[in-house]
Amino acid sequence: MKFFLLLSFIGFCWAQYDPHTLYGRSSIVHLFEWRWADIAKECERYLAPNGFGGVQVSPPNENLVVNNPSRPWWERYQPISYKICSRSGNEDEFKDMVTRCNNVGVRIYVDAVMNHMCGVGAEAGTSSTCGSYFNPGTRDFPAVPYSGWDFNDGKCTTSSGGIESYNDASQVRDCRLTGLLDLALGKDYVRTTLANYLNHLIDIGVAGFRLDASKHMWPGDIKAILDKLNNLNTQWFSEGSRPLIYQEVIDLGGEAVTSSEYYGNGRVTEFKYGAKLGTVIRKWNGEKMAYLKNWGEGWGFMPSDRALVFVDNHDNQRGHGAGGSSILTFWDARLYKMAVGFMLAHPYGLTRVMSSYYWPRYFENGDDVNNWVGPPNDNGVTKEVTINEDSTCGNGWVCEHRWRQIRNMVAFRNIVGFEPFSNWWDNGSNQVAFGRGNKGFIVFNNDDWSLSTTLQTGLPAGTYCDIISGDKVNGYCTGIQVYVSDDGTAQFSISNSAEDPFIAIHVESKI
Ligand code: AAO
Repeated sequence: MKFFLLLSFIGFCWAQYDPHTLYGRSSIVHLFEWRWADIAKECERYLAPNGFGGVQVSPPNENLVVNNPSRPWWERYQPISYKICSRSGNEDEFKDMVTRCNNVGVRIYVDAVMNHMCGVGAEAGTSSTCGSYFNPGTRDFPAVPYSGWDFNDGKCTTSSGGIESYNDASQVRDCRLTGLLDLALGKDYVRTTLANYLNHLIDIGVAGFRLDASKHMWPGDIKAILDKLNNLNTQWFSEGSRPLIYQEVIDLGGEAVTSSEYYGNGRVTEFKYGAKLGTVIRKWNGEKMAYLKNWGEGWGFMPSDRALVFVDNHDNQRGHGAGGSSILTFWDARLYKMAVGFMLAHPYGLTRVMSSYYWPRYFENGDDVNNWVGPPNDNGVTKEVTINEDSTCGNGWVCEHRWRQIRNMVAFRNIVGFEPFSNWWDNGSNQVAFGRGNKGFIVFNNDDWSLSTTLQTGLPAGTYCDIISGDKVNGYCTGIQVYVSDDGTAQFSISNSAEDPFIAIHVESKI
């Protein structure tokens, strides 16, 4: 029995569900569209010191250059070859980033686009980030190389060649997603080519992959590719470590393809999480925070140890993908901070924090007509992420991960570790609180009236600094102080008009 437990523990720690973050670091941040040079610096100057576990980076491989509209962010989801050559930087810069981040214990996860190449309608030529020639019409990608044999044209059964119904699993996997040339992942040549690309990245030192558009790949085809992958680089990872895998499958229910088909391969994105949490915190459809008492599997989500969770992602923060208008983003900062705070305090899932750039959001008939706009740039060259004196970012980068409330909640999650969800309290409406064993406690007031009550925190007696309104600096607190009595209770007051109507304390914020 003991031996079995040990084996399953080792199995989990070395397997494709483990993020391989340093001990005591638990969250991933998506530095969407950042340059490799900036990520390397961010690992050293900010992510490691503040306990971030790893970074999801934008697709590093060569992609189509789209000029109409001008250099949209989404061109990076149209591969031309697997050369490490994109707006974020070249292979040397990529290697430098991976090395420097790993050296300070911050992991890199690559967004891998394996389902397809560029759109069928793209013009033949060399309009690609490394200048490689390609011809979508003849299915020719000599820089890989791929030819007509390597696509699913013969397998797709719709007359348009595209996905026409999400109720037909075969179409979803064998036909084109919005016109993107669908690779024949059933072929060993294609599988080996993709595995070679991923192995190249593994050997450089990445810790895992987000598998883009996994819903559009057969789980068995994904498995065949994963089976060809190397173990992680032993310069930074223990012998026999497997890359973290998290598959992008949008499953809000009601379609032919479900998340559960993918659990065997690795983790899966839980899109219900952000869609539901946004609805609750916006108080739409009669939802209340009190209903969050059984958040997680109790809400019909996938098993916690399979889930990759997030409040928003690069698609649904701008109306792409799924989740709709309930999704909270930095544009709704006050509610957003509460949602991210709730996510990071709650034990469910592997958490990913979003880090964005501003774009000129502009709605026409309910649609954001500028949701294609790429990262801050000068004539297409991505701008550096500059850092202001107050530690926020400049040059058009939002850097939600640097907001005090979010940065401190990432630390909260690290500090409470595997402590159980405990001491839940609610007022039957939108005032709720919960703890994590005897290590941390958080209280929210999302009602239209004040909160003033005494709650059991589970924490040792003492004076604590609220990490939402301030920081503990040199033993002093720059924010609200909370006094926990010998019996573990404390009095909390939160005005409904507070800048951030929530309070969080943990054992390391004790003064
Ligand atoms: C671009 C242009 C296209 C052009 C194409 C080819 O925008 O007009 O045809 O090039 O030339 C990104 C952009 C795309 C872009 C693409 C390539 O978002 O606009 O196309 O790069 O440049 C589906 C997939 C999911 C995908 C999502 C966007 O299942 O995998 O669409 N996400 C990933 C990436 C994403 C990227 C790609 C994949 C492609 O994160 O950035 O695309 O590499 C339903 C389905 C979902 C489906 C959505 C949207 O969702 O369930 O699976 O996602 O529809 O089509 C309710 C429902 C919900 C439903 C939703 C929307 O919420 O509950 O289930 O409504 O109907």
